[in-house]
Amino acid sequence: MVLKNTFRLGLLLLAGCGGGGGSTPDTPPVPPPAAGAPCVAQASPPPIPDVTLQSLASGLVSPVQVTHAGDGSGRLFIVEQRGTLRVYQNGQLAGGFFLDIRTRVTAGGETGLLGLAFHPQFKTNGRFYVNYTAPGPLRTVIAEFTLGAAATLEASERQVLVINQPFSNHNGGQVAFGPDGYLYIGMGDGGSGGDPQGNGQNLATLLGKLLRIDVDRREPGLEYAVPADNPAWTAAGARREIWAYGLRNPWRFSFDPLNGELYAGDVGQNAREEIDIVKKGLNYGWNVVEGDSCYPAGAICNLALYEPPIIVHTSAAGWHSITGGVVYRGQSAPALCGVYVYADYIGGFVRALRYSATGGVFQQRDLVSLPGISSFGHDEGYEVYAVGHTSGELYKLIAR
Ligand SMILES: [Ca+2]
Ligand SMILES: [Ca+2]
Repeated sequence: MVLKNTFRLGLLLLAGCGGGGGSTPDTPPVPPPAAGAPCVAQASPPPIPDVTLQSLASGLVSPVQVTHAGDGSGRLFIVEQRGTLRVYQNGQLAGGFFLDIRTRVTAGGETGLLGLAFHPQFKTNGRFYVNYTAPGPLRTVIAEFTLGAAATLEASERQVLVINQPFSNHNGGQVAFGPDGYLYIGMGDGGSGGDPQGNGQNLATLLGKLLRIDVDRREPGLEYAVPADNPAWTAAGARREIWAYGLRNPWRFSFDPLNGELYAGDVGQNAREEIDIVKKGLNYGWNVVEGDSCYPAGAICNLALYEPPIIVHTSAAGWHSITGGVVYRGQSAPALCGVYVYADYIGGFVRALRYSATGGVFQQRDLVSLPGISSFGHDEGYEVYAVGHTSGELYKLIAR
């Protein structure tokens, strides 16, 4: 299916200095400050309730992410794929841009400004990180910006990690700080269809991986350090930045604010969409496995060698491009506490599940239908929001 190969994000759209330095890579970063108390679900939680997605704002241009800065400001930050950051505060979308790097970004299809993560100490150090696609040669740039470090915010850019992209699709896009204070980066398999370069299973490339780096320190020749307790890969030429591998296009992943569990939505090839719990050093299967089956269809493989998804949705059931979500940990809807909410960009399913490490997925249901959701995110109180890539709207998840 050409659609799955050339384009997962939609029929869309558009289009060094500061930070780091200092001590040894062995010193862990300062943990993030507590940003409000995540709710704790009951031992036997109630059924997942009905919800609505309430529109808070419209007129966004191909938004791909909503998140918060953890700075107590109450602001939501919205990533627009063309290369701009917008702010929603006090019930309205602010005019102007928080950041505008349109001249550095190539945007359209699955390329663009794709992700944003605020440093856990953003309030004091003013640093945040983005993932964008740059042209000539096509590449993913993980860049740091620092408030007050240059004449303009845009001029404060420090490129932390640059990864060449062999094809325009499957660029991942998510960046997020874990509870350990390290930056996690989702990288797709490079693109085309079926992972023709075999990147997913090749530990010598950063493509098709979940990466973990320390942006507060630098090693010689790098703009970051690799944490000493990253997996100890033994394969020849293996990259130390790799936290987990065998991913096709982990467009969106997130950490459960309560327990740090890492949920990733990995977009499938033609048949299966999946949610994974990503753990250190594990192999999630691509391109030997798609979802819970050997790939390509009819191939023989040993599924026991690969970490299975916690849930699979098939194209036969209408799923074609999964949007990994977030776990609700807010205070306003106790019945939603601990529920992971995610979607399918094309099929329009907005779906919920409860997962536990011991019991797996023990509740699940469809919530509402809304095609074109590109991302879910939290505010500082762990209420849940979403953005509509095609609708240009910001939504809030409300329990009914
Ligand atoms: Ca690519
Ligand atoms: Ca997999």
